[in-house]
Amino acid sequence: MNQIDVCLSPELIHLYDITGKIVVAVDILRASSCMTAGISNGVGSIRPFADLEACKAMKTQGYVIAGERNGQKVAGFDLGNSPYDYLQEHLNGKKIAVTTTNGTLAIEKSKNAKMVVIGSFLNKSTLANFLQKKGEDVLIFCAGWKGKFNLEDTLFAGAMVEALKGHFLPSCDAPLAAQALYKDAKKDLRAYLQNSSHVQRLQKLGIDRDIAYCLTEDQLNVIPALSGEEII
Ligand code: 3SL
Repeated sequence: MNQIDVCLSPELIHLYDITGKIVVAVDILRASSCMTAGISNGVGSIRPFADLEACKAMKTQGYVIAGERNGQKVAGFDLGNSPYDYLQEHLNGKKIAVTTTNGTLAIEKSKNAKMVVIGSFLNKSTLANFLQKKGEDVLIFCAGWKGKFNLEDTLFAGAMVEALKGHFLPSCDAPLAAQALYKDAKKDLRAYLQNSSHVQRLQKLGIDRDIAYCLTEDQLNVIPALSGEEII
């Protein structure tokens, strides 16, 4: 049986051998949710950058540039990191270059994997079906917050472990812990996350509607995946 594992922070990724695995890059609030929404909305491609200046420079190559640091849109960028930014009709077919505090770093650290796909609650079941059909070992890679554990990415990791039970074997304690947390939280994810640090951070910035959207399960049926440098 194939194995499923969970890396709880980019600071721990050196402990995992990702070659030969499918990595699911996750930043529920909000980078991976934005990417899922964008690809579903018909955005042509999304190119992630950990480095802000490198991302900004893509403007000269015809990209729409999206930038977030500490929850806020970066001055001089076209888009911030709200899924609603990515749902705008005029982005259909456009190329977006994006940099965010944690999510784009996790994707950058995933590049040696056999395949990198983008996970969010929005495409949870579509992704679970896809992984089941692929029949490869899977690592759910949580972006966390500045190297620290975060609850929302871990809950999503647990949701995937739960959705794939019987088909994949958890390969250490992290998937078991994530699954247990998700079982506790799934009745009302929003309420469960009320005291979590990033929900509090985003609430202070007045972006409750993004939180609600990003926690909505099974709204979209796309599997955004890295192809070369671009997510398509
Ligand atoms: O850290 C990230 O990559 C972002 O998703 C954080 S935020 O939700 O845009 O604040």
